[in-house]
Formats: sequence, C-alpha cells, structure tokens
Amino acid sequence: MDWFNNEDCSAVPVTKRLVGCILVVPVNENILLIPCNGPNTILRIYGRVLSDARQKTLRNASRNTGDNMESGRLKIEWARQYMPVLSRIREQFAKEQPFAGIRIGMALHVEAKTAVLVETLVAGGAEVAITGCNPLSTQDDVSQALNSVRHVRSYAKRGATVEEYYAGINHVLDSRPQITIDDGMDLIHHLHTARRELLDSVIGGCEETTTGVHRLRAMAAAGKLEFPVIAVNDTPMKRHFDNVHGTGESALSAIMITTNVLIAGKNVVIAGYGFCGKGLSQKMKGLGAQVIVTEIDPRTALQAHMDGHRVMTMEKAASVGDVFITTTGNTSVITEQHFRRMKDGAICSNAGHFNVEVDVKWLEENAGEITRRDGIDTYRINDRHIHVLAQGRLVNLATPKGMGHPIEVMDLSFALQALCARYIVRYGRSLSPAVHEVPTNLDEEVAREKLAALGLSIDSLTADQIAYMQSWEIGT
Ligand code: NAD
Ligand code: RBV
Repeated sequence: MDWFNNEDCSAVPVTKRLVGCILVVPVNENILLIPCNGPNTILRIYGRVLSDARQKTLRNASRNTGDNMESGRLKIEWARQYMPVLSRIREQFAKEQPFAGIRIGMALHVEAKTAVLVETLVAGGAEVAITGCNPLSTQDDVSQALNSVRHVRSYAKRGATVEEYYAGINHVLDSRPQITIDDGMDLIHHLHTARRELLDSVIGGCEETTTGVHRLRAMAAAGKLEFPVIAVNDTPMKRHFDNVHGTGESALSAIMITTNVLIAGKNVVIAGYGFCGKGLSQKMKGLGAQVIVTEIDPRTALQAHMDGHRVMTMEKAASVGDVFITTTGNTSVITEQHFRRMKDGAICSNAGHFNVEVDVKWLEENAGEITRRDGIDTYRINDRHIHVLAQGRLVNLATPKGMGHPIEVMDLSFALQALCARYIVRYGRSLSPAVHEVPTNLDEEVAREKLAALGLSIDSLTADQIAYMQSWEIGT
C-alpha cells in the first residue's frame, strides 16, 4: 500500500466510506479496502479533506456504540454487500409481498446483519418492531438507523438495565405482533407470562439459538407453549455454520481484540464440546493453542479426545488454563471452587447465550478488589487476579469491539429466519402449538443459494443411483 500517500488521498473524492475499521475508497474504477488502527489513523489520512462534521461521523463509525444514524447506516450498507442469499430473498419478497399487512415482533442482537434481515422482512411488506435480546449486544447507531427506516421501530439500547430491557420487549409486544422472532426466548416468555392478552393474535414464531430452543422444548413439554415455533437453530444450515464457524471465529476474535494476548501456546479451556465448542476448539487449535475440553456427555468427551484435545474435569482444568470459554448453554460451569484454583491472570469468558455460565456474581461479592477496564473486569481473589470479559455475557457480541458472527454466516442464519417467517404466515395456522423443525426444502434452498452465490456446482443423482439407493435387493 506504499503508493497510497497523502497526495493520492487529497485527490480522493469525499464520497469514500468508512465502516468499522476498514476504509472503502473509490480510486478511479477500483475500490480499495484499507484496514485502519482506529479513528486517529483514519482522521490523519483524511485530515486534509474532511469537515468537522464528517470527522465526527467517522469517529462514531469506528465504535460499536456510535451514537449517530449515519454510522449505523454505513455499517448496514457494509453488511448488506456480503449477504447474497438474503439479497436474493429480498428481491423475491419485494415481488411476492408475503408479509403484506403482517406485524413482526423481534428480539435479536441489534447490529448491522440483523438490520439487513429487518430490511428484508420490510421489503416483503412487514411492519417490524425490534428490540435487543441481550443488554450488552446492541449497537446503538444501528438501532438508530433502523428506527429511521419506514415500517420499523427499534427499541434496542446498549447497556440496558433489566427494566429497560423488558421495557423494550414490552414496546415490541405493544405492536401486537403476529409473528415473533426470538433469540433466547425472552420475547415468547414475556408474551406467555406478562402479556397473555396478546397471545390470540400470534400465528407463530421462530427461535434463533440453542438455549431458546431448550427453553421452548421445556415449555412445550410442560404444556405451556400456545403457538407453533420453528427451531431455526436446530437445522443443519444454521448450526453447522453459525454455531460452529460463527462462534468459533467471532468469540476468538473478540477475545483477542479485547485482551491483546497471544493465543499461540496458551492452555485454552473450552467448556462444552457441542456445536459452538467444536468450532472454538478448532479455531483455537489452528492458532496454536493447547485446547482442553470439559464435558458432561461421555460420547462428546470422547469425540474431543479423538479430535486431539485434552479432556479433563473443570476442577482439574481450572489450575491449568490460561483462557477459559464456556459454551454449554448450562448454568454454574465456572464457580468459586474453580476460581480458587486458577492461575494469577487467568482470563474467563462465556460464549453461551446467557450470563449464567461463569459465576460473576460470586466474584463481585467476594473479590478483595475490582478493577474495571473496557470489556474486562479484574477480580482479586486472595493474591491472584482473575479477569472476566464482558461481564460474563456472550463475548463475541458484548465486548466493546465484539461484532458478532461474521457476515456471511449470518447471511445463512437470517435467510433461514426470513424463509421460516414466510412459512409461518403461509402454514402457521395449521401447525400445532409445539416446537417444529425447519422444513428440509427451506434448509436446502438456503444451501443452494449460497453455493450459487459462491459459483460452486455439485453433482446430482443419476436415475441409476436413485434406484440403487432405494433398493434392498442388490448386495454381494
Ligand atoms: P450444544 O448443545 O451443541 O452443546 C453444548 C455442550 O455442552 C453439550 O455437548 C453438552 O454436553 C455440554 N455441557 C452441558 N453442560 C455442561 C457442563 N456443565 N460442563 C461441560 N459441558 C457441558 O449447544 P451449542 O449449539 O453449542 O450452544 C451452546 C450455547 O451457545 C447455547 O447457550 C447457545 O444458545 C449459545 N450460542 C451462542 C452463540 C454466540 O453467538 N455466542 C452462537 C450459537 C449458540
Ligand atoms: N448471533 N447473532 C449474531 N447478529 O452478529 N452473532 C451471533 C449477530 C446469534 C447466533 O445465531 C446465536 O445462535 C445467538 O446469537 C446467541 O444469542
């Protein structure tokens, strides 16, 4: 990039775009992507050509919590270009108008990729009300930008108190949604408990994550679920990509960018070797970490062993680990007994949906001293220091620079959400009030669209092969 000097820069028209820490600069017919270290670098490059107001926009665009609409819009525009599957669905929806007259209530992580999903639903004729599904994962500038889109109300706010969080959920429910799209089931829970008067108008819902699906299944088993919900999380096109690669890359990058510590050579303890744990272990190993897995399922523990990881109890791992990441969807995975055994400087984080995996409450109540940094709280226990990232909330979204899953992965998850929402409008009234699987044809449609977007072709079965696969007579 050495040819890109200040002279070139001053010649660049002021239509260039800044998104996060990447500068997108049109030079002649080409687009240049320039990674920047932060707002100072950016403003130094642009210092000669930008007005004060534009500089302020750029400063905000480089933060998760930017507080203006322009930076939110730029983030959404950035995400949109890497979401080809959703883009195809949006074109289809714009023609078909499957959501004409339909109100959709959503509680998801409100950031740029989610905004592209919202735009897709609106293109299909929906009225959307949205709020966050975690007090720390909202990007305020994106929430503001969404709020300025016609047919959308966004109530999400980063750093919401519990009261503000439920106020957001109540606002969404005030819109009397006919379809719910949840991540973690807080919206459906509130609907079935505090706002039961709205249940009759709901056709059905979609659930994004493993923990939400667990809760829904428990609710259905208790006979309490009153409308059909599609378990978007459980379908292959979601969890083989989002949970595995999405969590793997985004949790890893959030930990690295928050702490700036080296991963190579570290003992990284991963609690839970499910979809998320497998992805994280693979990515950590790729960077040279010594991966240690803790599990409660004997079969899954054996998988971890044969995948080349060390397997031990958390009690044992506690004294060996340098970095800990919980991905169990369970509660109380790292607690007092483990903190007491940890090395000085151990880093604890959680990638599961709720902040119950690492017992931060115990640390808050028992630490001799607490030091708070941006995204890192340090607790002194006896003579040792234990660092907790993002208050034990999901590390890939709740750390100050956590961007959530990579865009291409959310393209798949949100394509599924869009198609499942349309499925609910079409068929929801005839579905039982239970947890339903994503129809296979929709899962395959998303896979096909993604392959087409990548320019990849695959074989199809010949008539011979179909007959062979269906026969039982042909053997030795
Ligand atoms: P999963 O069911 O595939 O895996 C969970 C694993 O944890 C299982 O193998 C289970 O045996 C194990 N486990 C349960 N209790 C344990 C304990 N006490 N100690 C050790 N292991 C234990 O679930 P998943 O799809 O990997 O999701 C895990 C969590 O991550 C859920 O809360 C889910 O909602 C969340 N999630 C987060 C993100 C993100 O963006 N951070 C993405 C996807 C899923
Ligand atoms: N998730 N969303 C993002 N919008 O950036 N990143 C992760 C995003 C979802 C993911 O699908 C997972 O199942 C859920 O968040 C956990 O809350």
